[in-house]
Amino acid sequence: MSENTTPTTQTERKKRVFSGIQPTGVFTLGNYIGAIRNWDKLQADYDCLYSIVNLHAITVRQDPQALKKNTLSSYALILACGIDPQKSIAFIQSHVPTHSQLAWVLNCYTQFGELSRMTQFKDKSAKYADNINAGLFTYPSLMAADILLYGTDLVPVGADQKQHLELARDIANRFNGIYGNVFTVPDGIIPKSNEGARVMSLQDPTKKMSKSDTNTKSFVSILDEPNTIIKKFKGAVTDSEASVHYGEGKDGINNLMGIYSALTSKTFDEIEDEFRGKGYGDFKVAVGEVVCEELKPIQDRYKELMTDKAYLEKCYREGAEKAEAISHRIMNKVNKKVGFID
Ligand code: ATP
Ligand code: LTN
Repeated sequence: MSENTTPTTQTERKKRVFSGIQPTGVFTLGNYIGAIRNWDKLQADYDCLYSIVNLHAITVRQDPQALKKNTLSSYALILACGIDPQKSIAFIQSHVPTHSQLAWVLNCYTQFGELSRMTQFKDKSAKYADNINAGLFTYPSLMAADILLYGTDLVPVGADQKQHLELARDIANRFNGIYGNVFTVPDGIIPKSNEGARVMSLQDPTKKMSKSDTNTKSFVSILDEPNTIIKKFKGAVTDSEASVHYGEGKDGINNLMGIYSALTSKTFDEIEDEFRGKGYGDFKVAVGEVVCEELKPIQDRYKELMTDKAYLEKCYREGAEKAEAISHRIMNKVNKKVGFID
């Protein structure tokens, strides 16, 4: 996948960025490093839309009250992480009905075989074996709709979403092949592996860190208190060696080095030098401390935002209005192409 992130010059239309996150719990350090931190950086040069994707969240059974609460807190969290509703369009997916409308059309241009190959579907259907619903299966065509609805050029996501993004590109190319140039074929912006593209679980570093993990020790939530964060890092599973270096079979240490590197911009060689002669204990505390430092301003801003629900509501209502207005251009074009009467 190409990662062409060259901004446009001022005379051209700015390239469009779209990304989403599910309100399935409090965001983890993985969501932050792998995705949201990069959303913030892109706002200066691109025309960005960011969405709390609650339609995707119900592919796994949710408690309605908890979903409502998580949707609002997720919205506040993206603002706390730096998304500026004056610069970017920040909205809640279910407020813009064209997402579901386009998703239905795209379902009819997506093959059963393609959806069957999605690793997220295989993982989630093993995890939620008593609820393998059609929405879980067609999740990627809704994600394709999110992206293609806005003529998106670039999609910043963590490495786990690469396969879904490739499917979105295939769907766009297939549709364009039949009807002419309707969709822009998007590129991904995926951090490099040493920049936190895939932050791993602190309890099983062969698995990705996930906000819906039932073991809360496996992830750092971006709202965790400093002492909880330090405790979680101290309890992180590592190997039985003692020197801090990157290597095969050292998934736990490799993961901590990845987090430390992503937040300090130090290379792995520099980290090895810094901790030469020191044990894992010192290193784990150091990683915990840089994480606390990074998260402190986000936590303060989040607390402040949550005291002003009227402001949050104003932002997400305006965001949805702007998003919907943009989406009609492509939605209308699609309706016309497939033969729906105006
Ligand atoms: P769930 O546990 O409910 O499946 P999740 O924690 O995997 O959720 P998503 O809402 O599916 O989070 O993902 C939001 C964004 O965060 C996506 O861009 C995804 O690639 C990124 N992301 C999720 N987990 C990680 C991780 N461990 N490391 C890096 N990026 C991640
Ligand atoms: N499937 C993504 C969330 C998501 C998304 C999107 C990301 C839904 N729609 C559009 C980028 C663009 C995930 O992180 N699990």
